[in-house]
Formats: sequence, structure tokens, C-alpha cells
Amino acid sequence: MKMSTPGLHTEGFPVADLTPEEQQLLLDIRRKKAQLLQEIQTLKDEMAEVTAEMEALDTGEDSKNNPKSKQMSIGRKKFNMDPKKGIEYLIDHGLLKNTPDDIAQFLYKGEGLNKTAIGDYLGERNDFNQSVLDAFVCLHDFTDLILVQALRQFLWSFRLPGEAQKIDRMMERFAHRYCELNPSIFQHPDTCFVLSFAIIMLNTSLHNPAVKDKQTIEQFITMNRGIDNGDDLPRELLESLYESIKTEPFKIPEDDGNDLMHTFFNPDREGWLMKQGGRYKSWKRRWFILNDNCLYYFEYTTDKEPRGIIPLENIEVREVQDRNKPNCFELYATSTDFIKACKTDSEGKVVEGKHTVYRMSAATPDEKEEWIKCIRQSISHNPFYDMLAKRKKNIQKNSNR
Ligand code: 4IP
Repeated sequence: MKMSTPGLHTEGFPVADLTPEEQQLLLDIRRKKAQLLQEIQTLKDEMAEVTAEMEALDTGEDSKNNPKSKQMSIGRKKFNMDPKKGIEYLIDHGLLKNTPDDIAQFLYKGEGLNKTAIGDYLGERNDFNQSVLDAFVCLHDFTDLILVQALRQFLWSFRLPGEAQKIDRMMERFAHRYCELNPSIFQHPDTCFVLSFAIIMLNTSLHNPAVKDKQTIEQFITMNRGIDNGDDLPRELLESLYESIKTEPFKIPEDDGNDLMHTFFNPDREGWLMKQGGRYKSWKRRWFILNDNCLYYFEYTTDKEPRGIIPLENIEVREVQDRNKPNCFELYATSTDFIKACKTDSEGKVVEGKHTVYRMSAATPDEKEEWIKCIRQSISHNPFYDMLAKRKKNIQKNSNR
């Protein structure tokens, strides 16, 4: 027999048609709804309070007794929208002195400031901003910090701009400051510079889920061989840096997917392609990974070692028609007959590739387009590598003296 529960209004349902369980369920839903409405009301009240506070600030009520705090707040907002204008405003209103030290203090404190705006201001090329950068870096105390900790502190105080030259300048200042405060660790600030990038890359390798082959401690140590004026850094130092990053990833301000780590480990492309042989024109299905200016191909997706590696240097990519395969494109050399590449031969030996072109066939026209686009992006000049290469060359030059 069906029962009705007193006091239960069932919008649209004749109560008598409900079973006791259904009526109970309905009651529970209504209770939950009332609870949610209550929570929404509380949130609305809180929002109204915050809005009132903000309006008071905007109309100057709060700062009647303190117009400076109102101007400071306006200056900060301006700075976040346009750093140069914000600084000008604060100087014009007597809230900042027009000196690198004063401005650097303001940026270092960073109260209410957007870290991207701080990075933009510090990255500006003119002499004044560069002096602010110098003063800003000097406000950091890296004494007795291991390099990872110093980097954590530095990279948290502003957001590195995306431009290679700016990053180069900022990291150079960082390296000098670190070496000045910790003179016995590296033989030259360039060592500190190169190692800092190795740490940033290690962080991405260990903590970015897109990177499948995580760098091991041995790889990290090998990668940093001879970077200290031709000498190796102490193993314990590299081990402690590795462990620090492994246990705690870097925190980078306002990571919007366009930061330094992503610059080095660009969104790669991976997928199946058919590849034609070099001397023997048979077609093989291979798993391709485009990463770090190289194209790797594997027999299986789970293989640890690639069958072949094609560095994307001095080559171009073009669309081609092939009588036997659809959606073809090929890599071709621009200055040599053969494309510089290496592969594993049938006996497992690593040998040079024998391709004048690498012809590939994609499953669909769209995939072909995507591959061509991504390969072109990778081939295009990457200024970050130049920047690092320059430092490494300096190290070599110094060590040959
Ligand atoms: C092979 O053909 C495969 O296609 C190889 O591809 C290719 O090497 C060889 O090129 C080609 O001869 P068979 O298997 O029919 O002998 P994979 O290594 O992916 O298996 P590449 O250099 O493309 O890796 P040559 O140039 O070695 O002949």
C-alpha cells in the first residue's frame, strides 16, 4: 500500500503515487537542497562583504585618512597592467624614489604585484632596468644554500620572461650572485649557469608526466661531466641536487604552460608512421617521437631504446606524392647528400643512417599536416640552445687556458 508523508510537497508528483522509500528519498533531496541554498546564501553574503570593501577602496572611503595607501594601490594595479607606467605613477606620487635600489626593493617585496609584470620589468633591455635587475638580484641572499634552493628562491620571486636573451641575462646575474656568495663551489659562474639549466631540465624530466623516460641520477651526472672548467663537479653535490628536485619539484609563479620548462620540453608529437628504408626501400611501421629537436623512431611504443635518431639540423621537410603510400612527406638534407642520423643495425650495432631522404607516410592527411608543422617548428632555430651552447663554449675556452 502506498503512503504519503505529512508535509511533503512533491512538485508535480502525486504523493500518493510514491512508495515510502521514494518519499524518504524525496525528503532527503529536499533537505540537501535546503542545505545547499543555505550555503549559497552564506557565499553570497561573503561576496557582498568583499565587494563592499573593494568599492570602499575604489571610492577612497578607506583611504580618506591615508591617500598614500590609495595611490599605492592604484600604482600596483597600474604596474600589473603596464609595469613602466605603474613605476612612473608611483614615482610621480612620491611613493618610490627614482633609483634602482628603491625600485628593486619594491619589486623584491612584491606585495600585490604580478610576478609576470615583475619579470617583464626586470627583463627590459635599457640600462636603468638592468641596474634595477642588478639591485634586485643583490637583494637575494643565497649564502650557504645549495644551488637548487637558491634557484627555488630566485625563480619564485618573479616569472622568467619567455625570450631567450632576457633569460640569459637574468640567469647570468643569478649565477654571478650565487658564486659571489658561495665562492668555493664552482670555478666559474658559467658552471653555475649551465648547471642551473640542467636542474631546470631535470625538474621537467622528473615531474612532467609528458616526459616518459625519466632522467636517472647517472644520466644527470653524465650530462654534467666536465662542466666545471673541464673538471667534474663532486658526485655528492650532483646527488644532492638530484635528490632535492626529485623530492620537491620547482614551484614556478603563474605557470600558464609557457614557461621555461615547457620551452625546453616542447609539447612533443608522437605517433605511428610508416617509414621507408634508406638503401632498401621497404616500408616499416615505426613509433615516432618528436622531442628536443630530434626525431626518434621505435619499433614498439614501449621500447626503451630507439631504433633510430634523426637530429633535425640542416634538414627540411616537404610534402611528397608516393605511388605506393598515401599522405607522404619527407625529410631532406639541405647541405649534404646524406642526412645525419644514427640507427641500430640488424646486429644491434649503432651505425650511421644511409638516407638521402627519410620518407614517411601518415595515416590521414590531417596527421601528415600536423607532422610537417611540428617538425618545421622543431627545425626552426631555437635560441635557447644557442644560449646554452655559448656558455658551454666559454667553459671549454676557460679550461683550455
Ligand atoms: C630496412 O629494410 C628497414 O627499412 C630499416 O628500417 C632501414 O633502416 C633500412 O635502411 C632498410 O634497409 P629491411 O628491413 O627490409 O632490410 P628500420 O631500422 O626502422 O627497421 P633505417 O636507416 O631506416 O632505420 P638502410 O638504409 O639500412 O638500408
